[in-house]
Amino acid sequence: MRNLAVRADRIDADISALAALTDPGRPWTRRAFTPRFAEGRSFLERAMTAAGLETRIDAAGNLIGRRRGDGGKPGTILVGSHSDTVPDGGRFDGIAGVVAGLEIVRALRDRGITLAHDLEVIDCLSEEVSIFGVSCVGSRAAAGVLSPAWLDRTADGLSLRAGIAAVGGDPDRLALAVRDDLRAFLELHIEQGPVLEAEQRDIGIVTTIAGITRVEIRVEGRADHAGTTPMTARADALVAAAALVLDVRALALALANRGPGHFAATVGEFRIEPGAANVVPSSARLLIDARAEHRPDMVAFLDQLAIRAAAVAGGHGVHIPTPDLVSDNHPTPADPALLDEITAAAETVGVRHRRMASGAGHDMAWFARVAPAAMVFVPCRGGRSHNAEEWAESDAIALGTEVLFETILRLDRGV
Ligand code: HGY
Ligand code: MN
Ligand code: MN
Repeated sequence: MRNLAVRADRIDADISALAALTDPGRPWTRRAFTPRFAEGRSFLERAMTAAGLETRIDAAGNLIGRRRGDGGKPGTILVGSHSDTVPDGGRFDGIAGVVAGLEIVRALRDRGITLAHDLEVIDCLSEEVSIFGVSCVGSRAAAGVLSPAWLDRTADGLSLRAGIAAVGGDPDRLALAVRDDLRAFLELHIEQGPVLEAEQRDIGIVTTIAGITRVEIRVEGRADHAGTTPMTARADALVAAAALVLDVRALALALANRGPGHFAATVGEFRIEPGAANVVPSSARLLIDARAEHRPDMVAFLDQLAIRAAAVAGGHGVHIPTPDLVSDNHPTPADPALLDEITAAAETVGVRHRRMASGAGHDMAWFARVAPAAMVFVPCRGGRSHNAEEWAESDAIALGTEVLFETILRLDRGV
């Protein structure tokens, strides 16, 4: 393996500095649209400026640092990820990718390299599902697909429109954030799964980001006295919903085991009414998060789910309206030419690599709509993420950063 141009110590310092900006007693929490998030943004702006970047906030609230090239090649190379976290999340999810972009800029400066392309580093606004119940706000806007209707979604007395304005965006002129100038979008991210660590690989070259589909199912039973209503005369919404939860797991297991593509489904939200010990539950609401690397698997899951819902309704004497497709995004393939460039870069750097799908959603999925886009994974301990135990070694992040650094040099020398 060659001497790296990037430095793990600087990566470590940035990640540690950002980790310190967390809600006290809730490591690690820096939710989008909060004062804590603004503190993180201030740190990143200072670090971008210190690295020689011209910073701006685009109309969608994305923080962007620009490094001008010598004008020899058209199109901007954009590298980055997100700095917001889930509640009680980790220090690396998203953050590693923004810091990797920063470190690439510092390494170019250290080596006195001026690119032919302009290069930008981005911290995308609100990649995680935010208080407004939506995710990837900044990257959807960059792709021109942020629904204007979302701007009126409110939470904690704030609208998404006001939230974007509060971070410096211009929500009534989102069109200004749409990117039609990109040569490529590149993202480094922790794997958030166990494969790279188990196989002792240094990086994963992501071929596809799984499609994410969210389905809401309501179960309408009948509230009754828990003590007097005979067991055979109930319309218990919770019992029916519980049967459906087990069906979701069984369907997902069958699809995941059928292979070869990645499939997962989770009932991440579950609520019953009225929620009293001595009342037979009258209603239940399930929100299912399903992920499929191959679209036919998701179609099969949705078809089978509808059949199971009807069967459960009949079997438990409850009413289950047609499941509501809250969101339904197809799988996003990475750009094949970029995959080859990353693979060649990984060989040049001398790291152990493999191609793999992503079960997690990422900003790259939205940039892929407006530019050639790809991403690399670095291993994280035990594959754990979205919790305080999330951990990735700075040396591992540095290897992935070096591969992106080399990829950018290859793109810049190429067409
Ligand atoms: O939900 C996801 O897949 C990502 O962590 N936002
Ligand atoms: Mn995440
Ligand atoms: Mn992420």
